[in-house]
Amino acid sequence: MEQSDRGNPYRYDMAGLQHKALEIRRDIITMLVEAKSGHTGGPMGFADVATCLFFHELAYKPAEPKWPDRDMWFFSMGHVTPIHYSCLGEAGFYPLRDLMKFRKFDGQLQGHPSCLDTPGVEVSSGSLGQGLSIAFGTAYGSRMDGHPRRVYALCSDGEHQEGSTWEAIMAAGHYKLDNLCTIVDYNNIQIDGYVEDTMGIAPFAEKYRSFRWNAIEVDGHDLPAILDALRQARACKGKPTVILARTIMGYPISFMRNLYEWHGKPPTPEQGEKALAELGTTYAEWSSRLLSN
Ligand SMILES: Cc1ncc(C[n+]2csc(CCOP(=O)(O)OP(=O)(O)O)c2C)c(N)n1
Repeated sequence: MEQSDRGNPYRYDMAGLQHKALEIRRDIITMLVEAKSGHTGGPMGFADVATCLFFHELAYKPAEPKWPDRDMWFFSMGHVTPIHYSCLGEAGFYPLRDLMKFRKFDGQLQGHPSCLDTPGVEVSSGSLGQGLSIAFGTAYGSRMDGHPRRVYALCSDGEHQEGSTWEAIMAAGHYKLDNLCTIVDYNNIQIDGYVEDTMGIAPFAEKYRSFRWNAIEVDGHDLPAILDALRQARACKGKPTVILARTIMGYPISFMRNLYEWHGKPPTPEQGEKALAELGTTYAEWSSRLLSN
């Protein structure tokens, strides 16, 4: 199958992407309030990048999650499940009402993703630092098979403090895997502090370039710039590409923005209502939208 025969099932225009990103942020807050546990800041900050991926870039068929000709995406930062699950639900891999069973015993959406339980999840993750190696192997194998798929590793900046991540980066550069694209949620935040205070990774782009990668830096909330970076990654030959997406944890919620305290906690019902008001809805309205779909 030629690349031209494959494609994203939505290919939303800019207005469509903006609207979907807003809906996805409403999903995230609502499912976290309902679950009473989970990670808020990373998923909110990564929502614009993930929306571009799922509603413009990736080739997949929601009704056939294991479609052999699909692109593959690996959420190495497993803890950001609210954004992962919202995208899969909004894309049609399962009903949106499943989001209201996030982290519940009778649901299929575990706190960290399980490829045995959830359609559209390519790999179980949560132990950080493994996803890029898995993506590397998949990209290498796909090239050996002559498969036109692209492979995306979705990684955090904190994971770049782990040696295993850099082994995969070195191997992918050496093998010139231009079917591999890493996207980093570069929010400078990790579990209980700022990345640069804990163990600095700057100069980030230069490090990747010295490992023979094409490195693109982008504002992770600028939808046209994200799409352009994805286009550049596809066009780059002879090297893997990393997109360093500068994001703001908790974006755009006024009381969450850039605060590492929001890495791993859910909003209380009161905080959820405030956040949803900033997103133009209410818990009652959005939870009933999810439950009715
Ligand atoms: C190998 C490993 N060590 C520790 C943890 C515990 N842990 C969960 S999230 C996290 C850090 C999160 O930082 P980052 O990955 O940058 O994510 P963000 O805060 O931006 O969501 C840690 C240390 C883990 N999941 N895996």
